[in-house]
Amino acid sequence: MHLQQDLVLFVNANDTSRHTSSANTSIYPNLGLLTLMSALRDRIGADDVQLGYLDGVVYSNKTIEEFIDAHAPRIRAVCFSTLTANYGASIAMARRVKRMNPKALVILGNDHFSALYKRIMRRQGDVDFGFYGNDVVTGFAGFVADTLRGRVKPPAAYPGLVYRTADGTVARIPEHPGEYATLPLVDYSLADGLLPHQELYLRGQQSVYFFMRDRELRSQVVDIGRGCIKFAGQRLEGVPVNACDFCGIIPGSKEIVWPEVDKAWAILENAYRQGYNYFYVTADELPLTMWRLLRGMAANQPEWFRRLPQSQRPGMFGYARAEAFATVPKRIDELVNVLGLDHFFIGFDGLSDISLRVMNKQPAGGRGRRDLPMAHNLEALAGVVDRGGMITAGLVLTHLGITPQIMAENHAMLTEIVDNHPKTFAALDFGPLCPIPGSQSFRYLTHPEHAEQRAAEYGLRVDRGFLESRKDFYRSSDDFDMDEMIADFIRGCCPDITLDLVREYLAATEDLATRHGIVVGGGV
Ligand code: B12
Ligand code: SF4
Repeated sequence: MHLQQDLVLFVNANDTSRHTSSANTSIYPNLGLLTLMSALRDRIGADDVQLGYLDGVVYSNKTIEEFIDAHAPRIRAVCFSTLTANYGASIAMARRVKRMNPKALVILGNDHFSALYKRIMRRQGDVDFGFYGNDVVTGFAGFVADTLRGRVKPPAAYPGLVYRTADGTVARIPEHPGEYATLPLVDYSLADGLLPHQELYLRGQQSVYFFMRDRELRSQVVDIGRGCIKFAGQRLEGVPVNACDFCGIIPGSKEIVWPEVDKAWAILENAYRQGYNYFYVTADELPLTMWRLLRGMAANQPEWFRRLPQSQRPGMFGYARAEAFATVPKRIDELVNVLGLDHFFIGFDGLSDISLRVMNKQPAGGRGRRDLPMAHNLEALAGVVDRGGMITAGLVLTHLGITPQIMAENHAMLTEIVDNHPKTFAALDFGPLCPIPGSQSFRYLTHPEHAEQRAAEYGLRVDRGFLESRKDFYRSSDDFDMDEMIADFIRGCCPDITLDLVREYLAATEDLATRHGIVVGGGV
């Protein structure tokens, strides 16, 4: 560690408090932060400023706070990646940074900030700047590099920048829509500059997943595409109205982006050369959304990949909408056979047609648009079983207006499919719906009339009086306890069930997984 150097910290705080559906801990780094660091490293020399990555999920938030206290005088900026889960903890740390060194800049980004940037900037005086959205890497790197050199330009020079104008108004510069193609290759070792992280993530993976241990897999997150077919169309306050109810992704300026085929392979080679052989592709819904890219990759495999014996080729895993298995099975074959995808994250979510429809999980369009949504889940399951692959199933146990009968039916269906195919499920990642900011379901808390009207479309009901009593809180606050949100959602949006009933189903689902030796959580 270079004790005299200026320091820019990149912090992934641990969850503010453990919540009902907290993910498995410390198995992947924060790729957003590593991308920003790689871009900034390209702009400034390693001798000038030290870039430090700290993950509270690995080391605890207390360790980060102690680090801040010990190094406060040389800290120039602290950059927090904020999801709803860790926003409160990030703000508490920001306060500490400012107390220890008022000159250090506090910069926020990621989905929770993007969803609530106006109120965050109004309420949190310790936050100096933020960046809205995804296409902010060049804007961020330019802004921090110029700040370090004392040569900051007018805000318009920094795409995505969120700032306060002289009269205190919160303003935002649009993202840079063409940025994705220009992103740097990620230097994963940047996570280890201050404290070792990568070995600890690998250790975490191996202790969670038996197959990673047995097959000596070293997994790493890679970004070869972003977006979802459901982000197309209208957006309300930045949130796509076609998105699934619980989805908290704030998409970039384009609904779907991917790099050129060569660049995508270069991204994979870059991770491979750094010692990783099992790629967690963070893109959503690979076969439907990124098909042109994947087809191109399959048809243009680079020399380094082709030369590797089949058994030594790196594998991949990633997200796939169940719909893809029903409507475009040949694409799945290509993903499995040519690109080595053997593990799919499938959002089963609800396990009945009504649940899937209420969660806005019905088929998005194309060939499958008239199919029953549950048929797609079952075809996806059969498709993975036939190909000998694995599934991490995402399951959302509650939704707008859910009744005890629907919960019972969904659980019975889950039990049936897991009992019949226990070896196919690598993990069950389940929890009650948490209406995070940036999702459609958050709107139910801020606009009770919307919740009531949507529930009525399915013959379901909400407790309008309760929702009205909480509306102002959800319209004004920026820091939410996820368990409190879950409980409010159940009280207001699911008046036919109770929190106790939800706890029973959480326990029953956990028992089901444990009975078959399936990982609970999965960390995806
Ligand atoms: C990989 C992943 C994980 C990994 C790694 C998490 C991490 N901290 O990076 C693991 C498995 C650990 C994980 C855990 C969780 N996740 Co997660 N995860 C993802 C996933 C699939 C991909 C994220 C990614 O790496 N993208 C690629 C990188 C390059 O992009 P990025 O992270 O968005 O970063 C870009 C911008 O956001 C921005 N940015 C990010 N950070 C910062 C910071 C600063 C200062 C600035 C300026 C900009 C900036 O710049 C980056 C470059 O473009 C997303 C879904 C998605 N496709 O986005 C969900 C997602 C982020 N996860 C989500 C959730 C809910 C969780 C959990 C709460 C789940 C749980 N049950 O506990 C936990 C929270 C863990 C935590 N405290 O960090 C939600 C977040 C919603 C929200 N508003 O809070 C998402 C959006 C999924 C969804 N559909 O709703 N997750
Ligand atoms: S949950 Fe998946 S399918 Fe649904 S909108 Fe989000 S990315 Fe798309």
